[in-house]
Amino acid sequence: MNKLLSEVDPQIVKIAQKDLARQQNALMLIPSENYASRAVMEIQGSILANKYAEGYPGERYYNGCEFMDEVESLAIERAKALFDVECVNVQPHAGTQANMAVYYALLEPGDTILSMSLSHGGHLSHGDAVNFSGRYYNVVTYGVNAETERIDMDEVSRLAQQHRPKLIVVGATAYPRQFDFAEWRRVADSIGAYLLADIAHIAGLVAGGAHPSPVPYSDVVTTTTHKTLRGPRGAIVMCKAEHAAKIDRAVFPGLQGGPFLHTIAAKAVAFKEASEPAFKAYQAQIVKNAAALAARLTQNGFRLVSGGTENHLMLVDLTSKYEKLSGRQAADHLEDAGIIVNKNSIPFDKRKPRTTSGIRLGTPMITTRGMKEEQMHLIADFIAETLENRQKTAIKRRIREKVAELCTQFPIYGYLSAPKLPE
Ligand code: DSN
Repeated sequence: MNKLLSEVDPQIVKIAQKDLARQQNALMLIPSENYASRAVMEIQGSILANKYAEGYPGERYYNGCEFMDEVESLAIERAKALFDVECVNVQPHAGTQANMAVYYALLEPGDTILSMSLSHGGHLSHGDAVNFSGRYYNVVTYGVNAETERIDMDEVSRLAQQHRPKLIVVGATAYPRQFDFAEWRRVADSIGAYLLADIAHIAGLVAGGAHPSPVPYSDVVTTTTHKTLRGPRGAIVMCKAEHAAKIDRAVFPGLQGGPFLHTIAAKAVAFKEASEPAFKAYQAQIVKNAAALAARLTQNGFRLVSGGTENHLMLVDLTSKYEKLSGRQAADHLEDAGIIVNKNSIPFDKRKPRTTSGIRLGTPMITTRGMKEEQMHLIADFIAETLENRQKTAIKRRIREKVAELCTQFPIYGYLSAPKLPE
């Protein structure tokens, strides 16, 4: 009972140490990931994991919830202040569960949703055919304009008038441009639809003032807490007061049982961290770094979808340089060089989602490490050199060494001993 993890289970410790070395010695460019702070991880791995607390503060189905109430109320109050929103439910376990709760609260099966298609940068839970949302609702999708590769609001408006959705979803996982939420509200109001903004990717930017907030314009806003927001894995639902009772009932008892109070406590810590001035500076640097990375990749001959980025991510159209190189192959070659990205469809992609013609890159993790524009230039050059020499193992190994050297200058988790590359 009181033994250390290293005594109880050296096997699992070894695996975690190997991943610590991976996280330290490689460049993490997946835009939906981040390094949670030590404080967030400390409370998430705490005794708060031991308690059942079905229900909400003051109305639990278990006794002994006095301190759970304190934790959850604090998380709610901090999220309300951070996003300047009327009501927050902090219990959703993940982003899909948060979106599920919104649909469950506001829609009936068969109702129409208008959302961004996954192939143009949306999300599975926005109504994709393979997801529950595509199965239970009538989904109409918008995409980006073929020429500008930006969302065309006239087209969104036309689709809204034609299909009269009950809910419009604005939000994406692979869209490098800002959203004009006031314009989305105008379209929703023109047909009396609810507006859901899923800001999972940009929540940190919104909290830090690096992207306009959807809160004044949306009925409901969902977000995960572990991406640019840099908290624990989880999600929240924010809404206007008029929807709060329905959202709460949808989360519990509608879709979930016991809340994860250890994670909710970690969310509270993350909201506190996000309300500090350093977080604002961090978010501004994420955006500056993304712009620098995008500009240098362009100088290296890569075409970026929509021509660049205004947020934390970018989509590289590999066909602009290497007709035969798929996103999947490119991501594997980059991993050989210690650069972790993910394959991603580009709008109007001729390849399948498992292969793709693009890769998606983001700057939240390398910015957390303290990297700035100078390092973005180096990283863009590493990417270009790796893909140019993708069949040359020795060159990829040399780049991997340079990547590890760069990473050594920007250590993650200073309190842990510097890990070595695994053999
Ligand atoms: N998996 C997230 C992303 O990578 O964008 C979305 O859920």
